[in-house]
Amino acid sequence: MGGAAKNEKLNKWIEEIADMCRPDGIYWCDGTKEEYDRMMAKMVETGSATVLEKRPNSFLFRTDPSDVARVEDRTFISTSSKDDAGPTNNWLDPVDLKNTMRGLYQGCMKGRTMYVIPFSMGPIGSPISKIGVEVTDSPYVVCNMHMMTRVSARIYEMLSAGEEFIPCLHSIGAPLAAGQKDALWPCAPIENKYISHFPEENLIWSYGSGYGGNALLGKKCLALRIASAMARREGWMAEHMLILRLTNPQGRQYHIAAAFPSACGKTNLAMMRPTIPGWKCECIGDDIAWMKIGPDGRLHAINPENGFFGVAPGTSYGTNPMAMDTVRENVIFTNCALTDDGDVWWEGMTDEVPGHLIDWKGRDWTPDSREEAAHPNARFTVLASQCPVICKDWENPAGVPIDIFIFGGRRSSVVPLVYEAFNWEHGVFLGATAASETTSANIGAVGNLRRDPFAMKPFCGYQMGDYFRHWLDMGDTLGDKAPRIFYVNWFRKSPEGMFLWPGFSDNSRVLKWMCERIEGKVGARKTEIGLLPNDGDLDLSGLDIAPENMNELMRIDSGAWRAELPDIERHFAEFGARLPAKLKKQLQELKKRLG
Ligand code: SAT
Ligand code: MN
Repeated sequence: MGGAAKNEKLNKWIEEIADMCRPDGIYWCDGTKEEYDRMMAKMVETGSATVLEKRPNSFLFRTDPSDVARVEDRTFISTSSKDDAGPTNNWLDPVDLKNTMRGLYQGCMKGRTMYVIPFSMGPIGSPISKIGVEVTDSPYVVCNMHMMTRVSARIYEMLSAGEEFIPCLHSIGAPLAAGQKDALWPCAPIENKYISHFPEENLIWSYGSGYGGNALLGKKCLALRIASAMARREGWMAEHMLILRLTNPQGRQYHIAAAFPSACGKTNLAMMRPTIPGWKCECIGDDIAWMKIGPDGRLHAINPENGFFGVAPGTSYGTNPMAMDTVRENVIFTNCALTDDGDVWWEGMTDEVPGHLIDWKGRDWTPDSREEAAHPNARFTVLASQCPVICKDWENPAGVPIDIFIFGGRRSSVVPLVYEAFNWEHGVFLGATAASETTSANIGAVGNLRRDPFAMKPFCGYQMGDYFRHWLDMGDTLGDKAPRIFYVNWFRKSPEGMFLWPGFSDNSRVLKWMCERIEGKVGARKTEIGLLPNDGDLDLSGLDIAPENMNELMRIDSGAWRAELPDIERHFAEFGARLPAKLKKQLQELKKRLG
């Protein structure tokens, strides 16, 4: 594609960026397979991509060891007032931040091509979809965006016709001097990385990282941080949720949206194969849900993404066979290990561990090596359409009506396998106080318990207290059409440190209970923390689980819950006057119930 006129705002923006970043050339992407193949071939030639002989049309990338995950410490919500970003976000003044970043962007694309990527989040042309244009100097980003979003020259036509777009500027921050040899994974040092959002002007500026959510700006930056701020202004919801359709043996469909933090099993649940006979599960999305109230007064969800950027380690034919079948061909793997016969491998992929590998750092690896062969946040990028259980309605522009919301996280203790909220307000309290042990999806310590409200702590583009209020307001509007709210914890452990619940396919048993709650087919017992299944109501047929494990999974330790209260109080205090009174009241009531 030449540098043909697109639309005035776009042309002007591209011109300004080129003046600042000084690329050697500008390339306008069209999203075709030829474009993808050409760019991939070039990356193979330079050595940054490895062809996987054993997997058709699939490639392996190894990143710089410093650039392996999202960088929450370097992620900014830059609003004119600090209060509007709130205590869960890093804030810098927009004028100062732009000055700093302009300094970094100055000449940052020297020796490189600047790619212009026109993309749609959501089906092209759907009224719920949003258009973005990402400018990047990373061909790896272009190829990933081809899968994760809808990249197409049709978007130029829509822009020419006057459609709005969200500008997303990205640079890896590694200019090349004349004759300088390029790194295999060029990026900037951590202190120069900035993942910046300006929600008041729907603008994204990212600098210094080529990895995942730091660089594929349609995903967390646009579809969550910027979109959540837009959603609040416009009365809809942008959430960190998988979407699935569950069909019972009678053919009744239920649509479930579930919010878990990164690397807590959203992809596995979204593609689950139920162990209970007659139930069917289909995937609509594995990470993000955009939801609007439809003409029927119900909440309808679409998946704005076009692909999966899934965690590889732990994925196997045992844990997620559908993901394994999805990634048989046409995949970009990042930071997986390479087998001697030209395939990828990661921890947990097979029972048998290969005798020799090249690890994610490019070194020889044997089972005696002390480090993992694949990075724990190694990923696959693949088209959603390749998933064998993708729902036929996954691209329906009207979305699917949501029946059930689930919140949860990784908790090795305290939190039972499942419970239901008493009502919407209590459900919002459960979302607002959700906590999870941290994972390697973010650079930082792993395994620390942190409050991660609605799994949105790293992704909410505005004050979290206002976000809680938005949830309460949505409940008021939805009234009796609001989805029912549940909380789950697949990760509770025995005192000996063993997982008590088998998880994966058997999670269908828990989902079945939720559906039967909706139908009024099963009761629940009222406890201090919410509504728990009565004995015998969870379908455990065919499951070999010790009764004492079941008891432990469902046990409510009032003392341990009372011990949580000071942390919830501290968490709520952070939001000051912006914490809705209804949530304070919920906390008082929980305290009273715990005695
Ligand atoms: O790197 S991503 O933000 O895309 C993945 C995740 O953390 O959920
Ligand atoms: Mn995610």
